[in-house]
Amino acid sequence: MKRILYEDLETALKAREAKIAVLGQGYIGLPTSLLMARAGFTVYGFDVNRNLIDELSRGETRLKQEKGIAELLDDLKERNYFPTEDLSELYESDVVLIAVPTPKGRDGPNLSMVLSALESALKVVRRGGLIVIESTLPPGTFYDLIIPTVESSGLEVGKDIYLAYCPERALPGKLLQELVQNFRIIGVVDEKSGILAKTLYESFVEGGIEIVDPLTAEMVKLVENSYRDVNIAFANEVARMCEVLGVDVRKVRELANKHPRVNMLIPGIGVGGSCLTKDPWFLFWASQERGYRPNLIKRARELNAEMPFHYAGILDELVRQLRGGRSGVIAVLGSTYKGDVPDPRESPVEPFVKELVKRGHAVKVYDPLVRSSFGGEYVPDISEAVKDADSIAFVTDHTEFKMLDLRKLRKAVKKDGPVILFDGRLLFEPEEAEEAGFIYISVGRPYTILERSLVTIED
Ligand code: SAJ
Repeated sequence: MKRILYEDLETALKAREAKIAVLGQGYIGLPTSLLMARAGFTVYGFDVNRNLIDELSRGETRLKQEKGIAELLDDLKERNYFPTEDLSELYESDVVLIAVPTPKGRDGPNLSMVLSALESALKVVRRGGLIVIESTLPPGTFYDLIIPTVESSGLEVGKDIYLAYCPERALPGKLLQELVQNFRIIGVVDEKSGILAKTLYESFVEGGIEIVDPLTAEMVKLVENSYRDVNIAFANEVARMCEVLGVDVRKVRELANKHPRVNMLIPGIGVGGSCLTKDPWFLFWASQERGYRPNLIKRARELNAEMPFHYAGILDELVRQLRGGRSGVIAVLGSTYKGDVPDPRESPVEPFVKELVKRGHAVKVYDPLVRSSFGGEYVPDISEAVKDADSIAFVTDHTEFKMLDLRKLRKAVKKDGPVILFDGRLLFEPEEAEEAGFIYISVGRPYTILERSLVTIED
């Protein structure tokens, strides 16, 4: 393959005339491809998933809930954004960007997709070109695995090939906006790779860019998500304490947050999504291997993962209490891992539903954005879901749910007898739900209410 000189690549990046290949057209690869195409580059979006490429070629995107993506795709497709599953179309790329997933294996990170993408990148990138990795890398991976893999192909980093780690840190639901506005970090081992990667990102990033060593970049990405996970775990721990101590966590949180240096997050049924559920483990494993065991991060992850089981247990107990020991019908509202984002990956609703089903309940699941039901029965609308319910569990904070009129919802339940409203995301005020005729149970609130106020319904 023809070599490109460093100066020529820098000029091409500045003039936005480089040919860029992006491996992986998912949550990060697609929006990043479109932003670079909008900046003027010729971008080939590669993915091994033929269906995804077919959809993109027709101008359809699975990320239509992400503001601006459908419009950009419509505008740029076949102009200077080309979705493809044919690696040969990527030959002679000046830049190859890797945006494939890094999943969690049983006892460690699974880097197989990153490494296979790196092999592909090495086949198609020009000698003298730039390879950028956006996929999450556990600390130490760039030095221990990425550089050796690249150099084993006969290319010297900083001379024959330029290499950078630029972890994505954009929030699902606000992807395009955050990819442009967030501060970016670039990890490199040589100055020229840093200059080239910075020139590339400057074409669409407005939030500032800092160049650091790759290990720092690897740490930053994982520390951010572990910080969030630990903070949510703290809120969840407070909620669990409130439940046994007999206090309402909402009031505790509201008043504690009036302190100028306290910012307690919102406790809930659990923490999901593809990042917070694995990044803390990547950090934990990497550190433990090298001699320090970060127990706080581990315990936070475990506590967050326990939450759906804890609430499934409570709901099981209360429904049975209501029904003289028998199981019941539970309407689960929401299945995505967070509100208004059509993403069910690692959703805490999955273990919640599975546990309820395991405990013998009939579970009906409704979500306005996805059809995942995790072993419960999927129903296409709320009234169908709640019709025969003994309990309605709100487990995702979709705007559609927050807007519900609880009186109407109560009327939509056609079954006789009391109905429990379980609020797993603190969406409603207890009084509002009780006035509408529900027995209100929520995260972070003592749940002995049934013993006090209920007459058990006999057969
Ligand atoms: N959650 C709570 N209580 C809260 C906030 C969130 O229980 O107060 C739950 C949510 O319901 C959800 C989970 O936590 O299940 C995670 O949601 P999130 O909005 O906190 O974060 P993600 O996973 O969508 O995106 C995170 C972001 N990281 C940080 O905010 C530090 C994002 O910036 C990263 O780019 C992303 O991970 C990633 O790709 O790493």
